[in-house]
This record gives sequence, structure tokens and C-alpha cells, in this order.
Amino acid sequence: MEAEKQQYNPTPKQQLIEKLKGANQILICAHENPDGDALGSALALQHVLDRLGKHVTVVASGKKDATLDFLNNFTSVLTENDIQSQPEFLIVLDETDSKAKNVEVRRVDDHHIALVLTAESGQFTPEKVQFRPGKYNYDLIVVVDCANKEQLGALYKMHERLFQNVPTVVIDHHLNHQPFGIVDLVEEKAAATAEILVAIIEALGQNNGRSVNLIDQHVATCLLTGLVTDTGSFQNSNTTPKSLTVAAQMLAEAADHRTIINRVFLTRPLSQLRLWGRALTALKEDKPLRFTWATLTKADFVAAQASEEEITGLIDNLIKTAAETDFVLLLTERKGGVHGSLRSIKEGVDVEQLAKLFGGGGHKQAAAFFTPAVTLAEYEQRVVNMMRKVQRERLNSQPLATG
Ligand SMILES: [Mn+2]
Repeated sequence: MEAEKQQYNPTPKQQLIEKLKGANQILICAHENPDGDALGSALALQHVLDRLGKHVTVVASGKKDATLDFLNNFTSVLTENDIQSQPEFLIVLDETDSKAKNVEVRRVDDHHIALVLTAESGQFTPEKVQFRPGKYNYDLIVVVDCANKEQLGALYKMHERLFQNVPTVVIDHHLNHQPFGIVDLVEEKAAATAEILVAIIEALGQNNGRSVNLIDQHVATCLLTGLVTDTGSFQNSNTTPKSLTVAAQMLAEAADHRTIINRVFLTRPLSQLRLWGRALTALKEDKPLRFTWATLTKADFVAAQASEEEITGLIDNLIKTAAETDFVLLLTERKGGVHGSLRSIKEGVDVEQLAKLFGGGGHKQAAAFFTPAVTLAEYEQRVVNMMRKVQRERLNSQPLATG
């Protein structure tokens, strides 16, 4: 073992492939409330490992987005309550002095069972018996698209012992990844976990010089879903030549691009449309100070029969398209307070600084904050006044435009 280690220094990718090839009972975990990349990656890998004759289970906590139900095996994804994480319990008998025969499990009464055996010679004594934890149901855990173990949510909390005892490998692309497996394959430049998986799946198809293409239509659709969702349909700045090349490869393998676009981008529940409609109808602007904002109260959510999650996409898909504005703001009344989302439109306008004024954070282009224990009615004016103050200072400090 030691000698082998000295000669061979595998990369994380090689280590990961070896672990996948060597495992038989595999648990694939995606992050809480899995998105297109998390589910697409998990289900693609499941399909491939299945074809390699392994027993594979996919699990994720929280809400599974029903718009992704076109993914192969979507309905087989389990939640943290469905999986067994207790190890076997072993009753171990020392046979040094005498062999056991006629081993049998016998029910004593409604509350007791007995393991019954006879000594071939001599007699067994209590000191010969030991109790030990046995095997787990899984010999490998694969975590996809998670920056840290906390992102697994209730799945991790509920099965902490399982994660501590079964080797875990991680495939991820987040910038702030905190390693938590025996192998963490992290490619920060990858637009999606699905993009990293393509090379892994290709390697899994190589066996002793023979090569099998494991990327069939199901796998290609799953992986393209991950790429399309994480790049906002190749509109976001994380789109690279590699992601487009991989997307082209998936299309060549007959990925169902039309279904992905139709389901992920062109289909919205009516409750969501009603909610967005309310926000857009009440859009406000400060024309001289060049910013635009929308608000949604608790009453709006009730009237639209929409949930808090249905706000997702509103600011990026619609409010952000507002013309002649430096930045946009969306204030929503949520459980326990008011949430603010900010997006920078004009180059150089840093909305992270604005979010920080309200205890929030994020990036220059996209930031958010949450203020507990306030209502929108009392908070909106305060936020807007603060934005006015900052914008006024910013615009006044700028050199006058020429021409
Ligand atoms: Mn991702």
C-alpha cells in the first residue's frame, strides 16, 4: 500500500473515478431545494452508474422544482426521510474455543427475539459475545453541486453519522467551496457541475482499453439542463467556450433542448404570473435619480395565491430590463420582515454597497438584504430615501457628461 502510494499520485479527478468504479451501493446527494444543475447532475450520474451495474440512490432535502420533472427518473429522487442511515447491528461470537452450529433466530415473545445456537463442543459463555456496529447501506456517498455540507440541509443534519462513516466524494464548481469529502473535485471555472461531469462520465466508460459511450439521450438531457439553468441559457457571464462546447456535445448526443427551454424558461405557474403582474403594475421610479423599484406586500402574495419562492426570476427576467435606470430594487414583505434584492444596470454602479447599508451583501452586480421585524409600509420610504441620498451623492460627484 505504502509503496503504491509513492509511485502513484492520482489527481482528485482520478481518485474520484477510482472511487466510483470501486463502489457498489452509492448514495448521490444534491443540495437542499435542488436546482436544474444539482438534479441534472445527480440524475445523469445515477443513470450512468446504474448502467455500470451499481445500485444507486439519489436524495435531496427540500422542494424539488416540478418544472424539472422531464428529467429521467425525477420521481425516484428521495428525501432525507426515505433513506436508512443506521448501520447494521452485529452480535459477534468468539469461536476460538468452540464452533457454533444450528444457528437460528427465534421469537421469544412479542418484544424479544433470540439468536439461538449450539456449541459443537463445550459451552458458550457471555464473555464470548460482543456487540458491534456493522456495515452501512452505502459504500460511497457522492455529493454534487454543494459548496459545503450545510447546503445539504436536513439531509446532513438527520444523517450526520452516515456522512461521518461512509467515504464521501464531492463534485462542485462554487467559488467558495469548502472541502468536506475524502475527495473534492472542484472546478471553479466550470459553469455548472454538469460541465465537470462530462469528463467523469467519459472516463467511467473507459475500461481496460475498451470504451463505451455512456452519454445517451437521458444523460445528455440531464447534463444540458444543468448547463442551461446555471448559465441562464448561456446569457450569464459564467458562460465559457468550454460550456458551449459541452452543450454542443450534448446536443450531438440528442439532448432534448426544446423541452428544457420550454419547461425551464417558457412555462410559469399562473400564481407566479399573477404575482409578477402585481409587482410590475406597481413599478415606481425616481427619474432624476435614475433608479426603479417594485414592491410586493403579504397581501399581494395572498391575492396571487403565490408562495415566497415564486419571486425567483422576477428581478432578473423582468425588472432588470427597465430602461434608463442605474439600478433596480425589489422589496418584498416576507415571513418576519422585508427582503430587498438589488441589481446593477449601469456599469460601475455597485449595489453591494447599497445592500451593506441595510446589513446585507452580495456582489457588485447583484446583492440583497433582509430586515427583520418591519412591515413594508413602514420600511419602503426609509429604504428609498437612503437610496436617494446615495444616488444623489454619486451623481453629484461624477464629472459632467461631455457632448
Ligand atoms: Mn451549479
